[in-house]
Amino acid sequence: MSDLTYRTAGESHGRALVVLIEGLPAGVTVDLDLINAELRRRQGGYGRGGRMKIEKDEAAVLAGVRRGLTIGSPVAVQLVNRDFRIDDAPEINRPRPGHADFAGSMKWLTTDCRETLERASARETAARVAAGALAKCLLREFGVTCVGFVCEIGSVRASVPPETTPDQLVAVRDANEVYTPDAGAVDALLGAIRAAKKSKDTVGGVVEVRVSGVPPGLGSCAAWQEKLDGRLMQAVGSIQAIKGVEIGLGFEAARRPGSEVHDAIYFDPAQRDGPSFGFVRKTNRAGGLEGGMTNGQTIVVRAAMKPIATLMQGMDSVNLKTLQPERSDYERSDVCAVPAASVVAENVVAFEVARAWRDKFGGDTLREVRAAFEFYKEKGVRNLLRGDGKGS
Ligand code: EPS
Repeated sequence: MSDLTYRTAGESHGRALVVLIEGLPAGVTVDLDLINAELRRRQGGYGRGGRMKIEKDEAAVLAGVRRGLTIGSPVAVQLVNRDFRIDDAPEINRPRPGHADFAGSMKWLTTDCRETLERASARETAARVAAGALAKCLLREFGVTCVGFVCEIGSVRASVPPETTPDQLVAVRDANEVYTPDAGAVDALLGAIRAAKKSKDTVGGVVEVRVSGVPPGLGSCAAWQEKLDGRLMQAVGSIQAIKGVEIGLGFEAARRPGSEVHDAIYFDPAQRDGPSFGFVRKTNRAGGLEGGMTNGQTIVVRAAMKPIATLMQGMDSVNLKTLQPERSDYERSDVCAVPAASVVAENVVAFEVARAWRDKFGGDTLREVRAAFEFYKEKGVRNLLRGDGKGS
């Protein structure tokens, strides 16, 4: 089966998180160091609360791997929760505005918001990162790189030029606590988090993911479910606390005339052997996607994260047991999880790109995936461009 999917299970203070990934071909090297490095990065970033001092996320592969390689069966990964106390954790009866507390309590007919918040918690994103990091183990076989970073915290903006290479992005990003590739903006971004903490408030921000090395033709315009832009938007939009997702220019595209939105097409024979097959653009306002398909340019996805809903100062709320007005409950939480969200976004995007890769190139084994990819490049696109008119 080549449909790449995953499911997660697990509560914030339950015994463990688990993720079941189906559809990886056999023969992919499972790089545990890569997976665990991503898990560690997700736990970090300035603005995290006390919980991250307790947890030490490490992937235990329970199934689907033999001698370090996938064998084509479902892969199961477990992440143990050190703060396992779900049965003893106190009730929450005063829903936090902005959290899942209220809507979930109505949905599951309970006055105890904990029934909802344990699963709604962004703790679940650790499992998604494990799945995405596994998908990266496949993508890197084909030279595809995926880099997520922070570009805004509150009203402070970093500047990250489009021509910055993936290596440059990673080098600067990994050297600071706000995970931004703009070294000059680090202090101001940190300042925005400190200011929120000082005023017992929380702060959100914007993250961006760039995927390079992707050939044209992943995704499809043939069916709405297969449009890669739509899949990316769902994957990123379903990350806890995300309120908006943009691709390329995003909302800004609606405000400009067409001539200032679309990316003119040129052919550069010198780049024939590159991922874009020589078709280049001077701009990438489409964010690498046209008609729900990749166009050989870098995929650019941005997401807006709202401030965390658990406020130390509380907000007006209603006690679900007494129906009396009260301040919302406060639980230990983070002041800002935007750096962590950039890691989650990077990995969920990687998963969707890998899924589109599996859709196009199929195969039970990595060797077959590679052969199909080479066929597409060599016999397909190159013959087409040599003028046989069919690409075969
Ligand atoms: C979260 C509340 C906090 C965060 C948590 C998300 O957990 P706790 O209530 O145990 O302090 O730390 O995030 C994680 C545990 C994590 O791994 O990212 C929430 O309510 O969403």
